[in-house]
This record gives sequence, structure tokens and C-alpha cells, in this order.
Amino acid sequence: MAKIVNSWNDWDPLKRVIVGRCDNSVIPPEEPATSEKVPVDSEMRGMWGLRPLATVERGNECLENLVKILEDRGVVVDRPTPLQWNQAIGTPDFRNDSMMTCMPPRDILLTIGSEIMASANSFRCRYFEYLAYWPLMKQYFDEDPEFKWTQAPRPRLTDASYKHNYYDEKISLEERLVRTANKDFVTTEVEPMWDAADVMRMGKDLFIQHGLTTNRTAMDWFQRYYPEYRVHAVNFPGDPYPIHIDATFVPLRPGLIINNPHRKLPEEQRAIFEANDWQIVEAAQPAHDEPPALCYSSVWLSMNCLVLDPKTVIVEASEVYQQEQMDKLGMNVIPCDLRDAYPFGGGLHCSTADVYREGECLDYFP
Ligand code: DAV
Repeated sequence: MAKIVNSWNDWDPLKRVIVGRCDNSVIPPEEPATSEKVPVDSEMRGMWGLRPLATVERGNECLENLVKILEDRGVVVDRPTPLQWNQAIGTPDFRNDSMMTCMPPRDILLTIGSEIMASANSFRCRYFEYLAYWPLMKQYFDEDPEFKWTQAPRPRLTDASYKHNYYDEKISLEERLVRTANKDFVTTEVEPMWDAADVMRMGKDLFIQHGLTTNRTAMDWFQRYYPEYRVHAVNFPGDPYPIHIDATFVPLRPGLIINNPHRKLPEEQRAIFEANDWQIVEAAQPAHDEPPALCYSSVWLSMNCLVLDPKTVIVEASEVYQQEQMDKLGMNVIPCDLRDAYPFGGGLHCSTADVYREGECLDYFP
């Protein structure tokens, strides 16, 4: 029996990875937490239902491009088993008219060492998304005697989990930014809620973004669950829609991070990096003025790259400025045409979840 699951950070040599699938993807109906992150002027506001088939096929084609690049380099690629996402769901606490997708895996699965934990997402439409990964989890469990198959405490997601009327179409961008700066988000603190893509893993240290998808109670929960790690809450006041750390603060190798210039890490939170001689570089400008159609994310998916090892990174093919910057930073850049997968939930990092990277748990901030 072999070791299948092992990953402590986002840069050690990647050997095995999960890549999402777009099949049956749905634009979910509005619910307390989701309207927060659909910009007011988005064409997606008020619409929901199965995504057009042609876009699903094209999204899947993009993911196949990524799979091919990975497999050509000897990385083992696993794929989830999509459900019929356009089904209504219910628990004792809520009903929702539909689920969403199994893109992107990065939001759902958190790999720390030999453990993969399914997250505690705050969106009701994502409550059962983990099921798409259960066949893989069972396989890892059967084949790797050290694999820890874990599910974080499931949030109830009753109405008490959200601030109602937090969102009002009339609030201006400035007002949103004031709220972000004050760490006033749509979720309450009645239970831990978190998306795995808000967690940046760096060996002994976990940097977790407090924002629309992850609350303070989740940070407490992490620190108690992993007493041997240091949990750091980080936030990025310049982001009016703060969800997920991976288009904001992205490590390329030990000692080097790119930071979204509109979402700078506050001075006091930079101290730990500076004290340990880490360089925080402003990420290059995105090549696009707008995200593709029917996309939740911002143009900053430009920096949502997949690091294959400390010298090699996959960057979206049209993101020429980001590629150029990576090159100057000493990385070998592999372009991958993936932009038409963005509407399904994200870029190269989002679309994947770590299974195995060589290496061990190190202390980068002694
Ligand atoms: O910039 O819209 C996208 C992150 C997706 N995982 C953004 C964040």
C-alpha cells in the first residue's frame, strides 16, 4: 500500500491532484450568502438554473487542457463524480431550490499532510457538493493506510447564520469597502463556516482570510483542531467582495508571494513575512478589463496560478502580463487555455485540489 495523500503547501513538487468538472453546473438561486458576492451590475443577478450546455462543454474542454499539461508532466489527475446539481435539497434547517457544481474543488477540499477535510461552506447551494468527491476519498482511504478522511463540523445554515438585510442594492462601493475594512461580513458567528480556498497552507502556519465565506468562529475552530499549527487571520480591506485568498495573496515558493495591488495585506499583518525575509511582490495587471460572461469572479483570476514546483508554474494562456512577471521572478511558465472555465468558479488554482506534493511540514516562520 502506498502513500497517496500528502501536501503541506502550494509549491512543493506536485505529483497528484484533483481537477474539477463542469457537468450539470447550475447558477444557484439567490440565498442569504450568495447575493453578497454577485456584484450589483452583474448580468447574473436574479437569474438561476442550469448553465447553457455549450458553455459547460467549453469549460470541460478547458479543464481537459489542464489535465493534459499535468499528465504530460507525470502528475496523476483524479476527477470528481458530478451529481445532478439542478435538484432541490433540504435538511431539517433549510430548503434550497438547487445545488451548484463540482467546480471548483479548491473551495471544498482542504489537504493538510495526510488529511483531506471537506469544508463547512456558508452557501446552502454547496451543502452537498462534497458528495462528488466521496468516491475519490473512499479510493484514497482504501489505498493509503495513513489517509485521514475528514469532514469539518457541518454548519446548520439556518437564518441565524446570516445577517439579514446586510445587503441592500443601494449600498455603494465605498460603503462595501467600509464594511470590509471593519470586517463586517454577511455571516454571523453562530457556528464555524469556511471555504477551503480561504486557507493558505504554509507548513506550520495557516493563513486564513476572514471575509464573506469564512468567519471568525472558523479561525477559532481551526486553532483548536490543529493545536500544533499557528493560525493567522488575514484580511484585505481593498476588496469589496472578499472571498478566497487565491486571487489575492499567492505564494510561488518559500520566500516569495504575489499580492493583488488592490487588496494589499495590511502593514501589521505583513510583519511576520518581513521578519522572516519573505518578499511580497505586487502582482501584474490582469490582461482583461472584464471577466468572461456569467462569471462570479473578478479579473484577478489572472494571478490564480497553479505552482507545480518552486520553479514551475501554470498561468492562464491569455494572461500575458502575469506570465511575463512570473518569468522575471525566475519561474518557468507553462501557459494553459482555461479562461472559459472561469465562469464555473475560478482559475487554475481554484479548479484543482492537492492530493500529493513531495515534501514535509516545515516551519517557514521560526
Ligand atoms: O477575485 O473574484 C476569486 C476567487 C475564486 N476562488 C476574485 C476571487
